[in-house]
Amino acid sequence: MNLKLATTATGSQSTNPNPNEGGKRQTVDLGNGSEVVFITRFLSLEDSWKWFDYLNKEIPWIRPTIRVFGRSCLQPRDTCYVASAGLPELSYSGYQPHAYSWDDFPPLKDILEAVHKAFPGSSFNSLLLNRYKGGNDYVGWHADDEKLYGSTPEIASVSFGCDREFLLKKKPSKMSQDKRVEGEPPSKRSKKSNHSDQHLFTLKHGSLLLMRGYTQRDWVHSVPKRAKAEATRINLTFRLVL
Ligand SMILES: O=C(O)CCC(=O)C(=O)O
Ligand SMILES: [Mn+2]
Repeated sequence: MNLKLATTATGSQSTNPNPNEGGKRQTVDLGNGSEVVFITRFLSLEDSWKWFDYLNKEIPWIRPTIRVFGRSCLQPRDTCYVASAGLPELSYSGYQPHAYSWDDFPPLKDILEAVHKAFPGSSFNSLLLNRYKGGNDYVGWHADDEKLYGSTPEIASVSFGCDREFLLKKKPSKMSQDKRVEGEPPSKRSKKSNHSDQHLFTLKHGSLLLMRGYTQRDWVHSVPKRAKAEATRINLTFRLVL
C-alpha cells in the first residue's frame, strides 16, 4: 500500500511565529492542485482542554438518522451545525441540520478567529461539529463536495480530545480509467507521478488540518473506527458557504 504518514511526508515545513500555533506547519502537496496544511500544535493544551470541556457540555449534540445507500441509519457520531444568518441551508445524506447562530456559543467565535489568524486569506462562515464518543464512532469515506461550498472548498478542521487517524485517499481518476495509453503496462503508468495516493494524519488534541484546492473533487477522507480510541474526540470543521 502506498501510504504516506504525515510525520514523514516530505512537505515543506516552517516555524509558525504565532505562539498559540506553536511549532510546525506542514504543507503536503497532493498533486493536481490539491493541498493539505497541517499544524499539529495549533492551540495550547490548556486552551484546548478548556474548549473541549465547554463544547462537550454546552453544545446541543444530537445523533441524527441519515440515509446511506437508500437505507436509514443512525449517524455514527454526534453532530451540531452553526452558520451565519441568511446562508443557504446545509443538507447531507438526507439530513438538514438546524443552523445555530455563532452568538449561541461565543467561544466558537474565538476558535474561528484563531483559524482566520492562521490563514489570513481564508474566510469561513459555517461550522459542522462532530463528537466521537469512542472508537466505534467514525466518519466513513466521503468528500465535502456539496454545491453550496463551490468548486474548490477550503475546510479547516480543529480537533480536541482523543487522537484519531484521518485518512485521505485519491478518488479513482478518469485518466487511469479512460485514457490509458495503448500498450503501456500498468506498472509504468503508476510510476508517472511521485505523489502518493493515500495519506494518514494523526489528528491530536489542539491540531489544525486544512484541506484546499481540488481536495474535495479529487480525494475522499475518513476517520475510521479504532478499537483502542476509547475517549471522546470533538472535531470542528469550518467551511465557507458561498
Ligand atoms: O472528524 C474529522 O476529523 C472529520 C470530519 C469530517 O470529515 C466532516 O465532518 O465532514
Ligand atoms: Mn468531511
